[in-house]
Amino acid sequence: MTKRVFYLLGVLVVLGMLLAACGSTGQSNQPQAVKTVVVTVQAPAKGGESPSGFGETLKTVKDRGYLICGVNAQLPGFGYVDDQGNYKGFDVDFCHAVAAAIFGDPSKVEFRPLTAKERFTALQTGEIDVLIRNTTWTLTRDTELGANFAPTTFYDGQGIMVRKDSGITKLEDLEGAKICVATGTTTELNLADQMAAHNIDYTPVVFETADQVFGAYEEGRCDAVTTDKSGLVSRRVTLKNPDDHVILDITLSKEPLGPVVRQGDDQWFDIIKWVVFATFTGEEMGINSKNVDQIKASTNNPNVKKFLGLEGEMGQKLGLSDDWAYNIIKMVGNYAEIYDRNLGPGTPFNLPRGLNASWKDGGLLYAPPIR
Ligand SMILES: N[C@@H](CCC(=O)N[C@@H](CS)C(=O)NCC(=O)O)C(=O)O
Repeated sequence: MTKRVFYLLGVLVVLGMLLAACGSTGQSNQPQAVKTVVVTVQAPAKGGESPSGFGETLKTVKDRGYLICGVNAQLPGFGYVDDQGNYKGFDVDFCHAVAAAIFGDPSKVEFRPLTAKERFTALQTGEIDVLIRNTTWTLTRDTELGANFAPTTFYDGQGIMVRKDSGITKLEDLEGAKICVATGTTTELNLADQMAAHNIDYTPVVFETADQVFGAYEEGRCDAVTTDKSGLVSRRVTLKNPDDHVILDITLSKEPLGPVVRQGDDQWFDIIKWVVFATFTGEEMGINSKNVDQIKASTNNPNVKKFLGLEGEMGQKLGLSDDWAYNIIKMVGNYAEIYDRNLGPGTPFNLPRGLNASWKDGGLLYAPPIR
């Protein structure tokens, strides 16, 4: 346990340094005073100390009776609160998929809205079980921040939005511009790197939440706004006149977004990984929420049988029941259903699948075998 507390302290000190480094305006690269916070929270996952890598997150979640999922509350299509006060979106559906796999009930989730800046502390202190909030997989987060990244659920890249009448079409046109950006994000760091690489002077105007970032842009306090392209598409529909704004044909970075867990609990990490893979596998096999019962009743394909819990005891290997993947597909849907429901042609976003297509359709989504 002592080892774990030291580890946690170390992570929080590094976290403090990173947040201090990206929390300021202009001088993002200046080292700043770091406050050491002594945290008395008992880390729920002790897997790092056990040779089998079995932690306690699954047990904690089961004993509690519901999952606590860290999400975005300000990103229509991905993580937001609807008119009825319910969390909705692509990321939110992956929280439901985890609950379906564990409890056979997708509603057994409590959502914790988190800003970009708060999210890793919430994960590390055990306030949430999993973070599913448009979070980019980077080396620093995967190591110093004590995070483990499940497979990417959305391959994205950073973009820039401007007013159509601004005449801005390329990066160089942003010389001397004010650019609205959220703090605690890869966005802020990529912007600084790309502008430095192209020798372009600009002023970052930094805020904590998407509402503040896009509010300031809408009020004309910035010439441009930058975030993941998914975020731009999402927030563009919330502007007074979406058609007055254009997302430039520029991609500043790679932003692989996906679920994140704490380090130290391999079993929990495996569960989150395979929940994502189950949604990919459903699409690969052509199994969806509408046809899953009929396929389950009639199949003699051994791979489908293993996937749907009819043979091979795949769920038990994860510490779950064997109908874990059946429940995901039946109750939440396969990846294509989750994507289309939240981002597809029937939504205001109508986002083409692009890189987020199954490998069978030339995309990057590829699940290892469930066997
Ligand atoms: N994918 C990037 C950016 C994620 C991000 O938080 N983007 C902002 C865009 S403004 C956002 O979603 N903000 C919503 C909020 O903080 O409430 C990362 O992981 O750092």
